[in-house]
Amino acid sequence: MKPLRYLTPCLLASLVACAHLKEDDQDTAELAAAELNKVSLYQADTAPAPGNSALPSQYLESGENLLINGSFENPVLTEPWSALLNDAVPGWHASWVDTSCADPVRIELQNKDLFSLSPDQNQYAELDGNGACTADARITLNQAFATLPNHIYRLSFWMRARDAEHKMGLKVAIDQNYSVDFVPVANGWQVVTLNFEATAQATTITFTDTGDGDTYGTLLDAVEVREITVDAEKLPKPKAGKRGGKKKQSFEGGRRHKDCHAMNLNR
Ligand SMILES: [Ca+2]
Ligand SMILES: [Ca+2]
Repeated sequence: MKPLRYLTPCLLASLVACAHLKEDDQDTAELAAAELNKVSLYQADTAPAPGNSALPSQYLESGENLLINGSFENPVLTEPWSALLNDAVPGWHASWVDTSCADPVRIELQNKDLFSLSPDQNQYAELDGNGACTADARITLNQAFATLPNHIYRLSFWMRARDAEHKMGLKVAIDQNYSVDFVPVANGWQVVTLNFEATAQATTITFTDTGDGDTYGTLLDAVEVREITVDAEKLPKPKAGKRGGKKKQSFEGGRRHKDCHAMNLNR
């Protein structure tokens, strides 16, 4: 029995330490949730490109771009523009807005020399391009990517009108849950940022040209989706002596980030 005499205090000490650690984790989780709640959701912000994408707190950071070929740099064009078969454009899936058109859908890419429009890098897409059954060559363009439910993501993209003479429009949707309409302008690229909360293990963003169907379309470039996370290392440490004091603020029933696991504290 002798060893137990020494073991018991050790066990008790580690149990107490564990309980404190858990409370510290919980305090940190609450601080992190409060930081994430500073992010405004579903409010599209439009600014001249390249724009200012500052996050609303020094403790927040954005992750890697989750999209493939978001800047439409692939494939590298060997001519100023090309209406490419869908399979030739990695990452993106297109369909004609005119669903009666049975011809294979085409995604038109243009390079920066065609109209000297100074896109992001060298190429961009036009969403009312060419190769349809009629002059209505408008497309819906989407891409799906892995997400985690209740996590916060930021979508950003560049848009501009091909010209000022034709009626332009762009609808942007996040899954089936949310959409927002824009009227792109012709006198420069605008960058749009939009924060959203994922509801599933995958999310799809969709861009649809909603102007007239006349082969003069909305131009799209630099599409990115990045997760917004809390940098837990930077967060102020929970104050000693707080335990047993005021009741902890509960996020139960809150709109998001109800538990530690939903917050990516370790990223
Ligand atoms: Ca580009
Ligand atoms: Ca058009």
